[in-house]
Amino acid sequence: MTMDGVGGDASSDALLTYRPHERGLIGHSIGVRDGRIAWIASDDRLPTFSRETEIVEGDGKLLTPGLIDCHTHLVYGGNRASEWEQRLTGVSYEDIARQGGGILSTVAATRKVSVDELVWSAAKRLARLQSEGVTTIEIKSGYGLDMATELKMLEAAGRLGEQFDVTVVSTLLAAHATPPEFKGDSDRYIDYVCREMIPAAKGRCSAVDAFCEKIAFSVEQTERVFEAALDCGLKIKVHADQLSHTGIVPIAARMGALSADHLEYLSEGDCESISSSNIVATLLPGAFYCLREKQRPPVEALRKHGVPIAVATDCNPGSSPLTSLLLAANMACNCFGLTPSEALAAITVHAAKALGMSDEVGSLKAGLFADFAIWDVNSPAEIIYGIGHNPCVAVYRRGRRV
Ligand code: DI6
Ligand code: FE
Repeated sequence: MTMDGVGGDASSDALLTYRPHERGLIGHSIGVRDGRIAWIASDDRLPTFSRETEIVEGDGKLLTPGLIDCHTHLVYGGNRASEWEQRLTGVSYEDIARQGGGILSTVAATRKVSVDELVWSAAKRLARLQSEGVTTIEIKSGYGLDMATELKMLEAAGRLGEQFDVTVVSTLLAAHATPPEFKGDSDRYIDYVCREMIPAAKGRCSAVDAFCEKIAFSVEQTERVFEAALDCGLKIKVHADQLSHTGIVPIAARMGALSADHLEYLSEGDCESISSSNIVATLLPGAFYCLREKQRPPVEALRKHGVPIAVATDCNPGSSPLTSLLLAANMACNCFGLTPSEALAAITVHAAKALGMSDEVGSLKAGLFADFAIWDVNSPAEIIYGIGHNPCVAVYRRGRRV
């Protein structure tokens, strides 16, 4: 395959040919102009193109949209390997959180480090995701829980997008846990988040997320966060029903949330009541695996009610120290019962919807960004079939080889 230099200049034309093997179709070609997909055509109906057009032979390899990791906590200080050791002896994630460890231990570590250190530690994780074809990633704050550190995390996320040839979408997750300064008064902390932090984060993130759970914030507190976010023109997302059923998901859907994430304890009734909304159900099998959960998300009910399913790594130092979106997709099949084609949609087109970016990325359609991953496989299922195997051979973002 000769891929070198495609679209070396973002304003030049480029043509990529590829062959979707699995259905025995003839090859297709994609025209790229100004970093976007200009056209897609089967090889027997190619449009004419100018002599300057650079031709990149796909050589029978499979091409997909660039992958999208739509839920990560990629930026953080320290790590929690010792908590993992504790959990392996039977101490629960919730017990560790109640004892002041868990999220709060990462908060302490994140407050101590500089924005440069945050960028460089996250860059190593980002590189692993990019090597698997990830071209768009969502990054949440949520390990600062004070104004300065939440903004420092958003700044680190923004710098990763500027420095590493990846599209970064930032989300404010100030409502992740109650910080030590507000211990015992989560209502007062939520007031602070709504009145001060969300307005301050406006312009530095596109959405606001909240952790709605017994060990975090109530349904009522989460709704207050949503209202403040919507008042500031920000989108909303929610960590929901990970450890228990809360009832927040239909409320989030009614308020226009982009996605509800985790969802192990989502009820069948909730699936029905969100079916007419635009919300995406984002499944995070890495956390399910690491916390050795037994309760699976209601995949059959989500299917039945036509709720789009996304899958993400939830990359974080506590419940999901996972830097492989391919493995997350594989786990979504083996642990949650997704089909391989559902899992591929979950890390492309549905992940784009979970970020409100369906008009930009996640599909192969004229007008969308020319973000691609190229795979040395014979069928789409093979992309996520191997465990610890990365068949990605090239990544293009905005028409340029990464
Ligand atoms: N659920 C998660 O999976 C992350 N946050 C959340 O609310 C994990 C947070 C952590 O354990 O550090
Ligand atoms: Fe998370």
